Amino acid sequence: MIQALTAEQEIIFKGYESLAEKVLTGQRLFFEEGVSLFRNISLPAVGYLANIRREAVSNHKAYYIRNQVINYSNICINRCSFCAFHRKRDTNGAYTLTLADIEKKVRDHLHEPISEIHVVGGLHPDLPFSYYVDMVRLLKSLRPQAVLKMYDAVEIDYFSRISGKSVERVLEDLMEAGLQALPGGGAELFAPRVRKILCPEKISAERWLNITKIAHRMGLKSNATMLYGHVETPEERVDHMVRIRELQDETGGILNFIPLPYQPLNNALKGKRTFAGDDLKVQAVSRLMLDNIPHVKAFWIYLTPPVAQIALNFGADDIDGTVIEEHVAHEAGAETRSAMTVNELKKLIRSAGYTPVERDTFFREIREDR
Ligand code: V47
Repeated sequence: MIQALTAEQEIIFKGYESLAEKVLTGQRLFFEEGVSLFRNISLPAVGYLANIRREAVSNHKAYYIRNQVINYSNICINRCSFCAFHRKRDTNGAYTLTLADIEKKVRDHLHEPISEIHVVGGLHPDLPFSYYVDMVRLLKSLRPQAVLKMYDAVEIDYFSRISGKSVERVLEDLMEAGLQALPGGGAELFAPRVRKILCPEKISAERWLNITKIAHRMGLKSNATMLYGHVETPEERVDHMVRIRELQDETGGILNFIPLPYQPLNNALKGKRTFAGDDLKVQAVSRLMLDNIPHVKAFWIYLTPPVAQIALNFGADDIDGTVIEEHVAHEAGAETRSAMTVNELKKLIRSAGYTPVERDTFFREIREDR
């Protein structure tokens, strides 16, 4: 179907009229068109298109969640160059929470109606698989109403290695204990050239995608992230998005795409902080390329609240949540706070011109505040 562009749109999209028409008529963009969005088309023009798609999906709404993040340990056998969180065992700052420590963290917030507990940690050299299963069981007993979103695909692969069980058996054990979703971390950036620089010891892109696919087939939902703003090219960003899109075509299990800007302090990579224009472009291109993922998250912790707010106009429809405690981005120099109140989140959304809607992990709406 051809939709004629208005005179104003003809000016904005000069030279890229067919790309703009495809977006306006809901057609899928090719890889090369994604690259053009980064390389050739201005930020306001890309934002204009992304906002049309975003409002077609979520209209006047912008989502937030009451969640609690728990990082059970920073000890990790890998040494990813972008990561400022990991420590070697018995070195300064290395920590591992006992189940009693974790119980205390949850109990300290039991008076708050948290709908999600998000757990992620390093690849610990000594903890047995039973620690991870027991943690799920403990959290489920303490917070039966909350959705447990725990352990990304890299951790699931590691649990399979340390337990000698298949990925399916690992997921079965965790699901039986109460696991309901996987966070989207560990995907980093899929291009092998970039992985060699960022995370040569980490599982491959293919393994990450395959574990996620297995999880979806077993009935779990997940998120998917993209770490950007380090050494990658626009082509490598779009390749990452297209591979996520292909997975989603197969399984439909991805709830939310989360572009994470690289935070440059205290890590071996020694890069630079992204600038806001680039952050907004990534949010917008994510919305336009990932036509089969309903939600794009502008995570306020990584982006800063003002940029997350503007991103709501550039394709994003979610800003994440109350969080309570965050280490991964903060160790790497994020200057944001690590918690926000519900009132602050609502105010942020409202002053960006949207209606705040509290959601759970699965984007079931809990409360709309008009
Ligand atoms: O996989 C690590 C990233 C991720 C740095 O699923 C860094 O809802 C920037 O996955 N600069 C972990 N990023 C966090 C994560 C996540 C966050 C929010 C929501 C969800 C979700 C998942 O953090 C890692 C890595 O990609 N990371 N170090 C850094 N220096």
